Amino acid sequence: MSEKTSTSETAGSVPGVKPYDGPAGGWGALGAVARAVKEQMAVGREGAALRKVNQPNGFDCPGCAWPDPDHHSTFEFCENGAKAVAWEATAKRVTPAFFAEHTVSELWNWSDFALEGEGRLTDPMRYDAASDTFQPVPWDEAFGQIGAALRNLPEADAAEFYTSGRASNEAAFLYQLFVRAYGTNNFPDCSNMCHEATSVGLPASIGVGKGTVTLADFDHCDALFSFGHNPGTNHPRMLATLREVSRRGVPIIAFNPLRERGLERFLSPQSPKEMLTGDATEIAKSYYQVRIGGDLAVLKGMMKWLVEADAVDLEQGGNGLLDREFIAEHTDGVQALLDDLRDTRWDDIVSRSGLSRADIEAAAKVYARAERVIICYGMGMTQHRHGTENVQQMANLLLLRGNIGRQGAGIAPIRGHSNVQGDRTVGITEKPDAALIEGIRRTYGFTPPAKHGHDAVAAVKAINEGRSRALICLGGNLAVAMPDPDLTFAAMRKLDLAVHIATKLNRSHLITAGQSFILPCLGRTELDMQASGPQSVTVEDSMSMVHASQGGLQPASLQLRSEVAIIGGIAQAALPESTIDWQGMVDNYDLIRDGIESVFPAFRDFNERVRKPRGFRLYVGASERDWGGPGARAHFLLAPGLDEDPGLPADALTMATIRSHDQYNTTIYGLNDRYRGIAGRRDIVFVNADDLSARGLAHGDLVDITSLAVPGLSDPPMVRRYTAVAYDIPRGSVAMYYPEGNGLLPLAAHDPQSGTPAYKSIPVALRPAAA
Ligand SMILES: Nc1nc2c(c(=O)[nH]1)N[C@H]1C(S)=C(S)[C@@H](COP(=O)(O)OP(=O)(O)OC[C@H]3O[C@@H](n4cnc5c(=O)[nH]c(N)nc54)[C@H](O)[C@@H]3O)O[C@H]1N2
Ligand SMILES: Nc1nc2c(c(=O)[nH]1)N[C@H]1C(S)=C(S)[C@@H](COP(=O)(O)OP(=O)(O)OC[C@H]3O[C@@H](n4cnc5c(=O)[nH]c(N)nc54)[C@H](O)[C@@H]3O)O[C@H]1N2
Ligand SMILES: [Mo]
Repeated sequence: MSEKTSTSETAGSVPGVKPYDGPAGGWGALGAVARAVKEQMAVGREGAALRKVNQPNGFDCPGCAWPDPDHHSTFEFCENGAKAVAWEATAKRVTPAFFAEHTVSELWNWSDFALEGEGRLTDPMRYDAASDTFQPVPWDEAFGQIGAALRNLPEADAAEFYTSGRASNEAAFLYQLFVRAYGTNNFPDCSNMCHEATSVGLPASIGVGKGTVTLADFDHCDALFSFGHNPGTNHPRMLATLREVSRRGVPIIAFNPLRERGLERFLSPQSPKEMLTGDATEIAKSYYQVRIGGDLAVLKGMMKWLVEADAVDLEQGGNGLLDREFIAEHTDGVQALLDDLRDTRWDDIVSRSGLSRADIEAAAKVYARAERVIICYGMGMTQHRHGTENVQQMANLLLLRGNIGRQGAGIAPIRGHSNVQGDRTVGITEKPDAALIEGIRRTYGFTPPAKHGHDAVAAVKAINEGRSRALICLGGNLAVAMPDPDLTFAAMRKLDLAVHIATKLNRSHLITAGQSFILPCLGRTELDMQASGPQSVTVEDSMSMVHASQGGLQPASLQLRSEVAIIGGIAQAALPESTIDWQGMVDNYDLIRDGIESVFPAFRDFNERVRKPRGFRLYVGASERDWGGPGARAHFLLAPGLDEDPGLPADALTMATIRSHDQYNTTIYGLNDRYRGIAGRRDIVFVNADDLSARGLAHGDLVDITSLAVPGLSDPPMVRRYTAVAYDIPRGSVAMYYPEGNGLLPLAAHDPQSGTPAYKSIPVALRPAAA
């Protein structure tokens, strides 16, 4: 394990920086919820909302995609889920009067925190350039103008249709149907910035781009490996699962450059005894602080040990450590992997990973001793130039011992947005396969385009080059989420049409185009009343469970429409000749679900099955050792080398951009990052103390951070006057918050296979701040 940096002697000397010694959860989490609810100032409303989170007949928590346990009957407490709900159910409003008072140029200078903090959007708005303000526009007029603008484009491929992962299956399906009927596959998607390395990497490897485990498997695993995710902040309901796994005596092994508190110790607010005694549960048995980008080396090292130990075991008359029967029956490509491992030198593994050979071997031994192993992972693995390779090497490690497709074992990508996986399942993809095209033709009587469209990076490029002229966003904050804000913002200002379907005001909305609209929609927590009565929507969690979500709160404004109704309105205006019954589907979402079932046979009896509490699980072939149809096999896949950024200057550091405890992606709830000991600020960079002193810097110094991602630039991107915090992070690795760090990452720096931006491996230089 890497050496610990002592911050204690410097503690307190830098404003807002003070090590946090407590566990994750506990009273701090309860207090944070109370504050979040109070700040949004509608206690009655949110209190009612909170009791309905993730309950049968309630709404799906917009916080994350972690599944719900089957057996809960009480309110499942989650600090950050509660914040997400309070944030949506807030009593604050952004009304036409607000827009009349503030010009767009003025709002541009507000912080992201301040913009969203104003509350819920109440009315459809259109930008008026003369007054530089957004002004109210009747819904039908907005639809008419958007429809006309779309019809006036030179070609359908000149429009981009972005989806953020909160959209329900129903909204996403209707959206892709409309976009395909309109004539393009330009579907940039938040998943392109997130788990695309999973969606691209796993199908090649195990035949399906989804996780193979269910929540029940966590009751049966006998080792759990965690790579590059931060459950205490980003999927806190997982802490309850990790706690149970740990209390069964099962080793949890974490690989993360930062010592994330949720992976260390958890005090469950659900346990009165723990809360009273303060006896937290230890989570990770071993915590390895891998260098940023060093996971490929770790995984190859673990496999190398396994293969070598297997040979020794066989020599001594044992049965070996590899699952030879499984490998022979179910896989191919193992020999090439063994050759690669033989040729990979331990010296390189150690220097790239930043871990000792003994540490890697110890982890490999835990792996080899366990009968059933689950690997969980998040953005620390996917947001690299090697994202796809990272994912595939985790699959290799599991396949070597047959750890996929049986109880208690498998791969568990921890998804981000609460329905990001479902959106992809129901057709949000820039590369439709033959089955999707045929399903739409069969159901709706038109043949959708087959030509591949744009993912997020390609969409921004096309907008920048003037090839794409219109951008419709179903939620999200695309401009701020993407790398290279200078390029992205400037590109979007060139658009002819920008439309945002949203709950809260954000910076992307302020990047105005020839015509710009903000269309306010209902959130998950709210009652969705249509012609046939109250509607429910459906979502799919990280473990392929599909279930219904129904909000009960009165909408934040009478003007709000559902995402489905807004998409239906745009579709009817843009495609007046269409014979598809858009209005019928808006009136009754059951008809949308019938459409989903008809296009995707995995949803058989959809309306019936989703009405059962807890819903149902979609078929995941690899969970049943079906690798993509009869005769198909799982593949061991190669990742050449260990280096992500060869040829960098010797003093380069690798930066990961990470989420604080008080944010939801681009939504900043507050300025604290409790578990990392940061209060009231985000203008910091976490650095190893030795890396600081090597540069003549000290804890608390102001630094300028220069991007080295594009070598040889005379005027490279930089961020200025950040405060360096000496932190327990491996040498050579640094971290700062997202989205503040996005300016350091060029659009071109992404995984070539999946297009995922390398948000977690930005080469940078750190210098004392210029005066
Ligand atoms: N409260 C809250 N919940 C959220 C979100 C949120 O912003 N706030 N966002 C949602 C979304 S869209 C997503 S995608 C998920 C994100 O959930 P996570 O995947 O947990 O996201 P990150 O905060 O980006 O952190 C990833 C972790 O990777 C580690 N890391 C960085 N680089 C490396 C590396 O090279 N190797 C390894 N092994 N680890 C590394 C970081 O230290 C950090 O602990 O959470 C979802 N849930
Ligand atoms: N540097 C860096 N950049 C990153 C990342 C990183 O780790 N580092 N992570 C990436 C990842 S994993 C992701 S997923 C993207 C996130 O990218 P996005 O999904 O585009 O961003 P969000 O911040 O989640 O979007 C927030 C906005 O969504 C809208 N919204 C909220 N709820 C709803 C709803 O119910 N309906 C509708 N229509 N709108 C709603 C609100 O207006 C809010 O302002 O960012 C990526 N960018
Ligand atoms: Mo994400």
